[in-house]
Amino acid sequence: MTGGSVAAVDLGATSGRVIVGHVDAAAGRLELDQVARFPNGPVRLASGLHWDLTGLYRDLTRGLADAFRREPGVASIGVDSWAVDYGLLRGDRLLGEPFHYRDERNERAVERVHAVVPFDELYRRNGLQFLPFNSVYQLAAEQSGGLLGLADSMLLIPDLVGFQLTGTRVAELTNASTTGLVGVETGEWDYELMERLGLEASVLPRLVSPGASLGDLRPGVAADLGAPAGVEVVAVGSHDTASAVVAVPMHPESAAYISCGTWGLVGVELEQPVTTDAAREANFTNEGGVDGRVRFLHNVMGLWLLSESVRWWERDGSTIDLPELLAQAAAVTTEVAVFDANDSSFLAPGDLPGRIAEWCADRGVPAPQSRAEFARSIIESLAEAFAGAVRTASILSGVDVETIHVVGGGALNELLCRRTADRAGIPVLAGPVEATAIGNVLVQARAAGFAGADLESLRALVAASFQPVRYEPSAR
Ligand code: LFR
Repeated sequence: MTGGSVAAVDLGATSGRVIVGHVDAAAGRLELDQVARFPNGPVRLASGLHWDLTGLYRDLTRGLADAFRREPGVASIGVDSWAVDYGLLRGDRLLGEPFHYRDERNERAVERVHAVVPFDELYRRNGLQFLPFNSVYQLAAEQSGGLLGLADSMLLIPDLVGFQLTGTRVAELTNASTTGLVGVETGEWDYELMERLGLEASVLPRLVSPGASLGDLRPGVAADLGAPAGVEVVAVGSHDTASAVVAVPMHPESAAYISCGTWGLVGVELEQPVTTDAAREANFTNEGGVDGRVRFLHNVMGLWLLSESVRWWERDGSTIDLPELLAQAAAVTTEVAVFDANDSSFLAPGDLPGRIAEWCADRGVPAPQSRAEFARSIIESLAEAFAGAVRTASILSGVDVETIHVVGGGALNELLCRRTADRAGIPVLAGPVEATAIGNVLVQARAAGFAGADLESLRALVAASFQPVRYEPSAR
């Protein structure tokens, strides 16, 4: 077989998409065809901020049906999404809509978890940076008054979709590594940790690596989708960032990456984790990558700062033209505030411009005034945080960074890429924009035999298919 097609389901922060990827590694062909896009915003219910999983499943299966109509030869389906969120099941039944990680309930559980397992020990065990929404805290929040006691399984969101499609329950490793419950050295569930936290280990399904098959579509699902017999669901790097990193056309020994969308995930790819005190203090994470690589990175707040500000300004019914706002931001000549883009006060939805102004007021820094100044201040603050995280990643890992790859939607943001290159003093190569979908497609294509065996050959195919935009650093 020289080539074929697969379907990637990518559930992102504002929208979900179904994309058909056509891959023929021998011919150097890698093409994407977006067949469906549907909303995936959180829903605020009386109990808090939730996924609308049922609506999402309806939309994504409609999208998959479109995919099979357009390309009847689709060999498999892979699902990715953001990390840490999960659904609880009793038997086959979903116990309520999953919580969204931006819900504030987690804050209450952090202290409780750290009282039992202090953070430095937790870090030695799971290698994860502190993020108040890591699943371990979400599960602890679920212990009092939540549904955990009723559940007999817990499935991370892409695995939950995979279960609905096939009936198979697994925990894909790259995403499971973000729960806080997988040992950073062992790559296995940390049952001892769960016991100490009073969490029931039997809710956890078996771990599988990217490339593993979940089996064929359930017959009823295949009929609904108009899918031919034998279409499988394949575990991909189901953590969206893991898929994105697969598609960074980099040489890991001399490159850093920034997977820039809602979040800016800034780091390097390593063979071994780094769990030193210095890495813990810098809040660097060791997430599981495809093929056993380590995603040694730091979460920077990302374009959320801009998109949520725009959403706030638009709440009066007006519409803001983003490219125009960015052009105005690029034209700002006054010094704007550079705030700490990692400040946790920016995590929850709401009045971000107000919170940025408050951050500035608390520190006696003049706050931005116009919307253009806010946008410029956000871009400068992100660029500064990106440059700082690249420097720290390099120092902590020993990788001598000569190139910074920016992938994801942020690769389209010229001002951000340019200012990141300037502030880091290192060239930025921007693209591909669709890195997550590409990584999803490539891992499936490899499992089906359409693509090369190792990450290097997958990345060579990306490099041959997408031309990056280069930004040279210039003096400020
Ligand atoms: C990016 C991402 C990050 C993760 C955050 C929350 O979409 O997956 O990697 O830290 O979302 O899950």
